[in-house]
Amino acid sequence: MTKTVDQTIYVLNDPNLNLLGTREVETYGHATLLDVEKLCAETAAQFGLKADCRQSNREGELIDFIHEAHARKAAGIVINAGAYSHTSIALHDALVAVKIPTVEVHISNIHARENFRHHSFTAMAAFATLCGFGIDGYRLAINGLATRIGAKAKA
Ligand code: CA2
Repeated sequence: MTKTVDQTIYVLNDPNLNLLGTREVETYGHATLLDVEKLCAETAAQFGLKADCRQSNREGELIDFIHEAHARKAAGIVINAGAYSHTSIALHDALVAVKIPTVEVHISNIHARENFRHHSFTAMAAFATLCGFGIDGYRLAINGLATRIGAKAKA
């Protein structure tokens, strides 16, 4: 029997990232969440992947998205867990439990900011982390994820 592989990647944006482009532009830039989602869809398509982009301000809903990614046999996860990166053992545990190749992205360079942003629980469950590239970090993350899962760039 041939196993069907779902070539969807989940792109999860966590609390407050719905505000992108509207406030704190000196830290997070002018691009909106819609711009991020378009960038992810375009980048994923270059590898024949579909980006399923979700955003939530609720920790439990984000955990449900991770479980859903597992149930749908998603090929990978790109997550910007926002402030939950620094606090949420529950999100860390969900990512560890599903064993889906995951890249963590932060728009800002969290290591050049306040001490409380220097540690990320969710990064411990990811095979790679990118920070400080602005929204280009999402493009770079999908490129790295595609390489990791063996998705080839389309001609
Ligand atoms: O740099 C990142 O991507 C962060 O994940 C963003 C989080 C922050 O708590 C992390 O330490 C680093 C904050 C997201 C807040 O997003 C906003 C965007 C625009 C305006 C206001 C908030």
